[in-house]
Amino acid sequence: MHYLAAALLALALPAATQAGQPIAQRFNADPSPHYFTTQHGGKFYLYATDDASNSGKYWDSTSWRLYTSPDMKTWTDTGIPLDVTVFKWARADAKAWAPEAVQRNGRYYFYAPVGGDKIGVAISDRPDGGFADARGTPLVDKARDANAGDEPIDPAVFVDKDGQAYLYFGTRVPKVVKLKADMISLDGPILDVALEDLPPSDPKKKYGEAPFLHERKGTYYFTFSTGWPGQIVYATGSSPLGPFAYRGVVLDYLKISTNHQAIVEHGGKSWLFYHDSLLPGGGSHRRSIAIAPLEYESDGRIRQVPLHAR
Ligand code: FUB
Repeated sequence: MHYLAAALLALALPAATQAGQPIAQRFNADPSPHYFTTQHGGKFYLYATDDASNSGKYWDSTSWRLYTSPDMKTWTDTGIPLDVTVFKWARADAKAWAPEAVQRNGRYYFYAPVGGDKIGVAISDRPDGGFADARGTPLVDKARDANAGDEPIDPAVFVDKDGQAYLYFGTRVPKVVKLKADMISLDGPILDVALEDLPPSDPKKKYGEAPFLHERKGTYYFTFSTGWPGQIVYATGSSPLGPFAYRGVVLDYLKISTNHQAIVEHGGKSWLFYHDSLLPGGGSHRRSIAIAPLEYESDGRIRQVPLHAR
């Protein structure tokens, strides 16, 4: 190939993401990564809070962003899968915060913290758009639901091997509630997630936000951010409902006021997604999602992820 054509092709293709480096040149945060198989094949889908369209002074964007990748190395920005106007009950000043998505029943469910006090759920036949409000009312509402907590945000859904789905959410006190098989209705009361053995010698080791659950070899791993700034830590248990015993650090503090993690496993490999502030002009409201391989010790402990070239 002519060198000019090769150079133009290189410019047109997204660059390969290095561990710990931003996956895109656009500000984004609060990763919700998944591997979805559609009629067009399988690939990774990464839903995110869009920090590029906020004021730069607060997390006040009103739309979410979707990136896709065939290989975890090159990521394509596919634009806005939906925005808060999908939820007609949302206040006019509602913000679009950390999202979650699930593929189930041949459809795509998008869990959306809207305005800091409600979580909505939207549904589509495809993962990259066409989402409509699935209920016409919030799935979780601080004003309506007992024990929804002060700030029902940061939804994360885990579907266990038996098909039971669980919704985790909340700031300062982690919450969990079962979902019905329709994925758009709560099934039973909202419970506090019990966290045990948090080291008393370190008062900063407490739950802040960003709950996330994954399972490996029969152990349930509950990861979360310890607050503002947040270290990403984990606890383990034998049930999705807990209790979970504190085990250690997954990712140390970064120079940023929040962090928010998610873990995706595919083809025998695991990756930690989180956000940092490494793009030019980056900061606490201008974050950037990064990825690092997630590894385990032979006894199931998570190896702390090193802070790559920063
Ligand atoms: O993006 C807004 C908020 O910042 C998220 O809901 C939190 O998890 C934190 O990352």
